Amino acid sequence: IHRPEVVLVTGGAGFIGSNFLLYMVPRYPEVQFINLDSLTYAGNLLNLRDIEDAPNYRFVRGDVADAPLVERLFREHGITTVVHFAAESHVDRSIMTPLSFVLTNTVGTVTLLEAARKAWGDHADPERFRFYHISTDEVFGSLGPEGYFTESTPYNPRSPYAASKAASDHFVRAYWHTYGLPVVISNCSNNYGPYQFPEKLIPLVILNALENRPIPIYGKGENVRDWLYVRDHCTAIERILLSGQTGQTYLVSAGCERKNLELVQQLLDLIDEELGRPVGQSRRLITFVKDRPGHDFRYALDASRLREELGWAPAYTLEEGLRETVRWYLTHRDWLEAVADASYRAYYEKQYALR
Ligand code: NAD
Ligand code: TDX
Repeated sequence: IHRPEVVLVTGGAGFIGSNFLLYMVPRYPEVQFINLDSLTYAGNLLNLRDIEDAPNYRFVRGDVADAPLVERLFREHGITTVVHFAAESHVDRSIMTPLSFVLTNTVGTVTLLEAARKAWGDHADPERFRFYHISTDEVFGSLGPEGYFTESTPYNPRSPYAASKAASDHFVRAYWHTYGLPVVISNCSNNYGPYQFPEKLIPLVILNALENRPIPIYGKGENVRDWLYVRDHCTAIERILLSGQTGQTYLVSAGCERKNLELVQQLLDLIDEELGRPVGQSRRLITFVKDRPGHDFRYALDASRLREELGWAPAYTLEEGLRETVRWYLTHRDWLEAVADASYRAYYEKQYALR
């Protein structure tokens, strides 16, 4: 059992981090939350409006790879707990600019680990201190049509993003084995839900459908992803943070596998329904484009350790989660317009012109 007192949340202005803070800050008023985020294109303080004035929340703008800043935060705030979300998170961007992924995901993680080790000392008491690293299923590589990743699947990252996250996981494990730092890691499947930046498949489909623009499907749309509603990810993180065993890895998944094409068709039909368009109409926007280089074929996770040891279960089916997500985007058009700005359009042109 871990009892958090002062929690450093990194990347709390991004998609999953902001959903996590919106869930946790009101739920644990006695716990202090400090959000360290450098506000890249993916970070947005608009996401945090509902908690920005909460007495147990504060925001610090800064880079996780800035060692003096991170060490000062540990010293000045008496941080007991780290929940580390901050990352460059988009695979296609990692193919264009890999080095920024190494700097944030790998060097940034080691910078935080070093600050935690200096502040807490070797063999810190796991009841008081905990370093929780948020990672991804992509570290395990690509599955064929059968089988599942488990906690003991060997690492086999295949994109620069996955390689930078795999390296960070290895460092977190090394700090556990070498210094006894009380760490825990979770590797999660594809998330979707409110506040996700429209470079990722689901919000990109919603944005393009609203604008009647082509919906790019890589290759034949046969690649398989395992989808999890972000609010279910947040309850899993809460469980692992408070009750997960130190030194352990937990896989997080709701077991919702879909081929990309099927997922996009289901999503477009839901959008039509919610907009009062004839259902099926938006499917004509689907456009097959050149495949992603090194595109992992399938991800699927076996989450039995999380379910059995910690009693977690998802609350949303894929259909429910997708509907909630569509409704959220339709009622937050101002958010979508704010993030789909000129730099997003420039990225989009660069990414999809080549295809
Ligand atoms: P995101 O891109 O939406 O948000 C990342 C946040 O980190 C942004 O607020 C950004 O400003 C911040 N950030 C980036 N570089 C930083 C730096 N150097 N210093 C401080 N802040 C920095 O990402 P997300 O989708 O919310 O992912 C969060 C974490 O979850 C990542 O570690 C990612 O690898 C992991 N993850 C994501 C998914 C998914 O489907 N989105 C699935 C599994 C794991
Ligand atoms: O325009 C698109 N067309 C398309 O066919 C985009 C953006 C994606 N795709 C495909 C590629 C993938 O097979 O859809 C699938 C999902 O793509 P992304 O949303 O880019 O996610 P993915 O590459 O699977 O990685 C995600 O899951 C694991 C997150 O971005 C990572 O941060 C997380 O670690």
